[in-house]
Amino acid sequence: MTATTVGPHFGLVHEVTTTLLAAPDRELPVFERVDLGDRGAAVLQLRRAATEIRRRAIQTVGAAGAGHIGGEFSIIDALATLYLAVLNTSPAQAEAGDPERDRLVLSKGHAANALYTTLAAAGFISPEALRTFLQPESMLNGHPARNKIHAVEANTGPLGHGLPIAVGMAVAAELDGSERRTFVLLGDGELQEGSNWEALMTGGHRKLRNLVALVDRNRLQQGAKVAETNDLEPLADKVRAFGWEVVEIDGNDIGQLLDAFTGAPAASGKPTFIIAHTDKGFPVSYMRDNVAWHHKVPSTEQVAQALTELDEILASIEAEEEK
Ligand SMILES: Cc1ncc(C[n+]2csc(CCOP(=O)(O)OP(=O)(O)O)c2C)c(N)n1
Repeated sequence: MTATTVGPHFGLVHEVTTTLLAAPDRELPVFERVDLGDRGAAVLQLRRAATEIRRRAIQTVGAAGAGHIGGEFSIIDALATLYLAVLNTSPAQAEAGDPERDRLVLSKGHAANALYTTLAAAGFISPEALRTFLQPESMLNGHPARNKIHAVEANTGPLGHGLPIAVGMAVAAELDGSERRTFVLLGDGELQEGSNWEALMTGGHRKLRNLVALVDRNRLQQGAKVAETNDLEPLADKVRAFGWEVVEIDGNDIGQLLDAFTGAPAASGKPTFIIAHTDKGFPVSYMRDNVAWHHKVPSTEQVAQALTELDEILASIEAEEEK
């Protein structure tokens, strides 16, 4: 490991000297904003981006020896779709703090590495900065910090904070007379925190039409199934009763994610709650739907196997693109 200085030109707030993790097998590509005009092509581009983000994210966790890869892989399709095709924001807007930018709050902050890797793939931070994840003095902490990375909108990590913060952001937008949107990504285990239900009540009561919450319904939390710990069902009925428009989708299907995000705001004027059915560890065979992968660290061989499986997906996307 070598020490290096990374700083503002990396999309970070200030300079810091820290150690670097091993380089990935190849650098993460930085993607252009995806044009939704040709929907079929857009879905393929987003699938490619999500697969590249997973390739890079698993190498970071392997090199750092820590992370939450299972719950990161379940939401990377949503993160890639939001940052590359949906959110009305850009690296320049984030850095300038443009008040009219859309906001995204990653409430399940333990999936920080997925957020950082997506931010790098979308040009908000430099891909080289990913090599500082969890290193001494690095700004890429185990949980996102808004005073360290321009594009991070809220400090999260303690579960149950993101939705209340997002409700506040959506109220602020309304008071400003702004149409900017606020998105928040939550874990399903996280919904066991009571603060979410106060926020759901307020979002429904105030008809915060530009607020979109997505719950990563991977059915697993830390060490156990959500249903065995403190069951959420009937989740859709409960959230509807709190005054929200509820949409259920396959959250690892980019086309369905695009429809759900672009279908908001709902004509009813209610806030939107997307129940995104996903698999923890998706799509890697040994990780998928396996609770051990909440925070297990892949061995060198397991990283290699994941890369092989992800490269097969990239090859199949390429074959579809050539059709
Ligand atoms: C208030 C709080 N309690 C406990 C934790 C420790 N913790 C981190 S992740 C996690 C499980 C979260 O499960 P879920 O929301 O379903 O996330 P996912 O499975 O999608 O990663 C727990 C208990 C925490 N971060 N915050």
